[in-house]
Amino acid sequence: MKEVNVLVTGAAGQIGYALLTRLASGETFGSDVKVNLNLVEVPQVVSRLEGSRMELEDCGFNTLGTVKNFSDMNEASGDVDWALLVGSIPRGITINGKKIEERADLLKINGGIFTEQGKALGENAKADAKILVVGNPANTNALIGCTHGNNESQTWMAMTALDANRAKAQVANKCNLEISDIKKMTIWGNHSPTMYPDLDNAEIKGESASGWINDQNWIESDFLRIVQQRGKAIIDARGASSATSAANAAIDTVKATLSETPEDDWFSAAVLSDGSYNVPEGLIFGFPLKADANGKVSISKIYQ
Ligand code: NAX
Repeated sequence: MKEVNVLVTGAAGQIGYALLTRLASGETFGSDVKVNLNLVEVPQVVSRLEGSRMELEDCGFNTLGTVKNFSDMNEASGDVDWALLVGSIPRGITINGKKIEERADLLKINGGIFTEQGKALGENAKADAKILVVGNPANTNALIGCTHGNNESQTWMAMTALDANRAKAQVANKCNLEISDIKKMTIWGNHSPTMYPDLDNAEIKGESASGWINDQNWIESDFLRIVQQRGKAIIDARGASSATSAANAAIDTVKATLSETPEDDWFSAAVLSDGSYNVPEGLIFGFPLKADANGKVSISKIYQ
């Protein structure tokens, strides 16, 4: 059986909990691939990972390989094919008696974390490793990790697939269509309330989605607001942030790179800009992406 080595940080958190079974079940990498999981947590809660390991064992998946728990990224990163960086310090947490509310403080702490994680992955993960940052601020964390990883053959992405899925769901509801009818959804920018879900270049049955919908007022007043504010709406309703849908989006991003992207579609994530679409080079930015048959990810050219 083939094997894939997957590292997950923040594995004892709520997204981690929703993610692990879907990585191990065969759904993501296929029924002929053993999934070896390296679970990473901060030292204070690393013992909880033992519970996750036991539950995974109890699922009885044929595709589950080894499950190892770590609090040291250098040890966890060895020979990793995929790293899903879910753990980060959220706004509002109290550290050393100080409530972390300011963006500058948040960036300082996460900057330190992603510097170390980037270095560990750059040095120890496989040459063609893919790294998906979920932990917020995802684009900034990815930029820091990628810079310190300093390994050009590895691919760093920040997740925008949740925003793309949210956008597709709103359009499907509005037009009474299947989700699979909606293709080429791009999320430009950052996973934040300023990101832009693009209906002009999205397609429904080969036509521009905005043309098909033909209701500019709905697009500007309802659609954009709902998608951009969806994370907050879920927190308000559920009393906790998105977990199942966030884990699902991470799985979708992994799957999107495992086979060649169909001609009539693309997928959405933030990657290092090469200057395409006049986005400054070196910024991590949400683009339309495609994967080739070898899993290499590149920016799709909607226009030249
Ligand atoms: P939780 O607080 O439930 O879990 C986070 C876990 O990460 C905790 O167990 C914590 O101990 C761990 N952690 C923190 N620092 C770590 C480090 N240096 N190494 C390893 N583990 C570490 O949060 P959860 O709801 O799972 O969300 C995780 C992250 O996803 C948050 O930053 C959140 O903002 C972000 N999100 C990103 C989304 C996206 O679309 N990009 C959407 C969902 C989610 O809000």
